[in-house]
Amino acid sequence: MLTLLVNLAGLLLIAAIVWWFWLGPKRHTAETVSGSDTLQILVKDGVYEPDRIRLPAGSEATLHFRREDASPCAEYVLFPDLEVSAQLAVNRDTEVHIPAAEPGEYPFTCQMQMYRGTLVVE
Ligand SMILES: [Cu+2]
Repeated sequence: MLTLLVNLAGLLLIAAIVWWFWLGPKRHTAETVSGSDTLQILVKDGVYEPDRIRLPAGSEATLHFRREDASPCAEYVLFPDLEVSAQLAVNRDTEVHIPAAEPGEYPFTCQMQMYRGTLVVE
């Protein structure tokens, strides 16, 4: 019976983690348009803010990632489809250059894919 309770507690813990990272509170769903100017993205508490960024097709942009989460989880940001990645400094802005891209949606994540965002080129 005790084993069952322990297993149940473990399952609940896993469910809570899954909920937190993948399904959970969509606290920040801000959408920001940015052209040739710069945009700051806050990296904190498991979310990018804003986590959806719109860019005009065919123009480059520089994003400023401000990492306020010292955990290793937040250390890198990856844009796999654009072959862009950057190591983020803690409590400072890190410039990430985004090349001109075709219209489409380009996900960006931390190296463990817990932080998630989408770059929308249109
Ligand atoms: Cu991570």
